[in-house]
Amino acid sequence: MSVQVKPTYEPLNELTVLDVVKPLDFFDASEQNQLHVREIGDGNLNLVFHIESALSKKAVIVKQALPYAKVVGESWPLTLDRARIESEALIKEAESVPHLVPKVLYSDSTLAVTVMEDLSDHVILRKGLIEGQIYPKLASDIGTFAAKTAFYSSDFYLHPFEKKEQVKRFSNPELCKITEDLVFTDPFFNIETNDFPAELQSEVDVIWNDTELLKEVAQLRLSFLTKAEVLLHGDLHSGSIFVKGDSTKVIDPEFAFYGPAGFDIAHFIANLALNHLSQNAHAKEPFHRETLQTYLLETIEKTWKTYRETFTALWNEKATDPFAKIDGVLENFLEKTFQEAIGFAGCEIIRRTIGLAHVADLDSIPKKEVELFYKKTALELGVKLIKNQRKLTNITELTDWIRGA
Ligand code: SR1
Ligand code: MG
Repeated sequence: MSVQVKPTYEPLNELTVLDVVKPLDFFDASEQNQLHVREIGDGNLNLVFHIESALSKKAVIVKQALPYAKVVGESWPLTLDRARIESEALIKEAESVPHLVPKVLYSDSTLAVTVMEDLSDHVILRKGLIEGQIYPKLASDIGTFAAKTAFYSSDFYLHPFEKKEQVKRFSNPELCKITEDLVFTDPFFNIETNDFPAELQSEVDVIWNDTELLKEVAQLRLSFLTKAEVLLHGDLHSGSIFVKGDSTKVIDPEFAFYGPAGFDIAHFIANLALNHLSQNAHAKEPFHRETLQTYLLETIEKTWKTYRETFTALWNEKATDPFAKIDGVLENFLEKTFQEAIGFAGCEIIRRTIGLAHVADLDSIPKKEVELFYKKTALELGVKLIKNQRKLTNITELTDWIRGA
């Protein structure tokens, strides 16, 4: 496949994106003049083009990083290297979970472009959940994704030289800084970019003045800054997952980096917990609400169970760590990972409620007073998780708290 790489970066448009795709030979010669292009990006950061042949209906996705954060504009410059990180992370993840990520067809770090498998027959999980859909394989897929990508990138498995090479390769300071600020710092201080209705000010003041809470957040933030345990997706919320029936695809790993093992699973769980809360307002009738909420709690439980079992099986079979066979070493790691995940989940819940980037689960609740009620409840749950993270030993204690929120 010979591709003419453009010499310099320029943002693509619906015409120029064809110059990237046509030389890839993905489409037959007879289709090249019948390609239909749409820009479909609705995320915070990038351009996303869907290119489909009018003849065969074959399609690809071209994702291009912009040199700034789209959600804010050119005043927030952002590295193009995140496109390299994203495509290398997708390729790395595909080594252990090929069925759970989109296939990368081509990437170009100069243009900050990744061409990948089209998944437009799937929907974004967040949208599906808000609409009340149930995905039976979601828990086992995400538990498997998180456990396998974690184990195979860790010091428990890799030679220390290889592990440190990977840490260098996935060094992602600018995207990590977004998380350091938006998840672990800004929501806990009076920062201009926080975003919450005036009616929540007294609840927010309590958070800003809760020294016990802030001490815990400082510790979680330090873990995020310093613990290079495993290669993380780095932004595993329900907007980073595509679903269709029993197919699950984890997309958008531009925040990938080496960080604390509990971080990905925490973000997944936190976003399910937010959806659980929001179903009190979204679900059309009580029976459906109960079914959905039970499903969400079972999904949280099964995700952690799958993570633990998958990680344990890999450890028993493949760990190279000299302490791997010592009683209690694995259990200690899993317990610490679990407890830290509870704390990370608390931070994600709080930041999605009062920080810069919200979630549609809560923001799309139609009645203002109902929205405020569930936002207050979300803040209470987030605080409870952060403060009690080390008291939990079992996933059902967590789901009990979410159920009771
Ligand atoms: C400026 S980016 C805001 C958020 O969108 C991404 O998906 C991450 O969650 C980030 O924190
Ligand atoms: Mg994203």
